[in-house]
Order: sequence, then structure tokens, then C-alpha cells
Amino acid sequence: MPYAYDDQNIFARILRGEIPNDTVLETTHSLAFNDIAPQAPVHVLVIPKGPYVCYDHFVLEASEAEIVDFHRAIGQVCQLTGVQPGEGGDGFRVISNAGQNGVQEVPHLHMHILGGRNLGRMLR
Ligand code: D5M
Repeated sequence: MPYAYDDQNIFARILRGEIPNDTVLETTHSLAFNDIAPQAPVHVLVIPKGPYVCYDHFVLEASEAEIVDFHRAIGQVCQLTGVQPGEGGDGFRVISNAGQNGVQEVPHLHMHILGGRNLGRMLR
């Protein structure tokens, strides 16, 4: 099934420079910025610059260069924010909501990186 990308979504507008963002990192194919409504002391969103709706769309259709860049950017954000376990940080969680059941609000792929506090158990 084809993925329908809405280029009026808020992250598309951020990528076009139409609205500001609090950038943490910019790479060739990705952008990371602080979440506007942080749920933890560290709450960064990492997005690909390309028009991908959600994670499955991205990994199925993006180029290898985009996929590598995106996942490396996530690692770099963990370093930049100091959350990586065993390296002085206390750990983090990566979440990507997709579609209705995933309760995705913004239809442009984003990974939430959360850290800086104990996030509690999510899955049993
Ligand atoms: O999460 C969408 C996330 O996007 C939610 O945590 C708020 C965040 N958000 C929405 N607008 C902005 C702007 N303008 N800057 C930064 N962060 C923003 P979801 O996984 O789709 O439910």
C-alpha cells in the first residue's frame, strides 16, 4: 500500500524553515531538535529530511545513505545529550509512534529520545 505523505505537517514546515525549531544536531539527511512539550529532562526528536510518514515507510523506501545517517544521528544525539548508559549517562528510551494505534500525531517519521530520569517500565 502506498504511503501518503502530507507536506503541510508541522515537521515538513520545520524542514522548509517556515517555523523555528530548537536544533540539537543537523546531518546530511537528518535533523534533531528538542520536543516542544518535553516528557523528560532530555526529549529530542530525530527526523529524516526526506518525506517519510513513519518508520516502516522509511526503512522500506529510503536510501541506505538516509537510513544509516538517521540511525547514526540518533546515536550522536545520545552522545550530545549525555544519556548513553555506561558512558557517564544513565540510559534512555527510543520510541517511534506510527499510525492510529501507535497514536502518532505528526505524520512525518520521528524518533523520540527520552532520558534524564527513570522512565519506568513500559512493556512487561
Ligand atoms: O509526537 C509528536 C511530538 O511532536 C510531540 O511530542 C510534540 C512534538 N511537537 C509538535 N510540534 C512541535 C514543534 N513545533 N517543535 C518541536 N516539537 C513539536 P507523536 O509521536 O506524533 O505523538
